[in-house]
Amino acid sequence: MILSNDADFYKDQGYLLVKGVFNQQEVEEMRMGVDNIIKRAVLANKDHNATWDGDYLPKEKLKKLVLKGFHNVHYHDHVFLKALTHPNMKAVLKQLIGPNVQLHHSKMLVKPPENGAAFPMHQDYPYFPHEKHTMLAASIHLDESNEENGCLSVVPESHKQGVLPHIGSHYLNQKEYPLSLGTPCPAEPGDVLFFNYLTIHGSGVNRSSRTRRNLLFQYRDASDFPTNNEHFDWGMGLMVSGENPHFERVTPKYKIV
Ligand SMILES: O=C(O)CCC(=O)C(=O)O
Repeated sequence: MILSNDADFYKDQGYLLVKGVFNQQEVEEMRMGVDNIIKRAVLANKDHNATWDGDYLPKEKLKKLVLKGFHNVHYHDHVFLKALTHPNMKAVLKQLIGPNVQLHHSKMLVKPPENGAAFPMHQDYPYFPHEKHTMLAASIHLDESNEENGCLSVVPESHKQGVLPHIGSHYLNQKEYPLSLGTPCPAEPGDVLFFNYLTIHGSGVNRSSRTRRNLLFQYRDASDFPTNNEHFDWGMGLMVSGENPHFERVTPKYKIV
């Protein structure tokens, strides 16, 4: 699926856009899965706005923004279990992480037209710190995505800066790290943007008349352990590829509430 110099690019730049990981039919199935989760959430009275709180935008602007975000999508629909272990996905992950790949968690992020929420620049590290920094995000694009509808932007090579101080462990100081610092990563349905959890990234408001639907799966090397007891999700530790070399650490010691 990718060449060894693509893996070198990822290691050097901290991100990699891989075209056509999923075909059109697979994208269509995942779109349906995402739309159905939203419908079921509404029926269950569990619909909520997952827009990030904070002072990265004026209060008036922030309160108009909407994000449909739900975790553990592979517990909602088998289509996502298929996606997170898709042969093309595994082929890339093995090159970027190594032979033994584990899932950390899965989620969906839907930015509706006109007022789809922004993500201020941040690293994912503070949310689930690990020892060896192998953790990466795979952002799966289900709609054409560009700066108009709030595509992801990354800061190349920023993973080399290591862990940076975040405001309330949440996002970076936006005066120092505005979204304009990043390289926008426009993508088409079926493309996947991989980026390390130390890579600074964010995305703008969806100002267009089109929805931006993304899935986000986080993966790690099976020998990379959490340093903090936080952010546990169902399915964490699921072997996506290879074997777990740590017989004693298969059953997690944490409790998921
Ligand atoms: O999908 C996006 O626009 C950004 C998502 C993100 O940065 C995150 O969930 O950490």
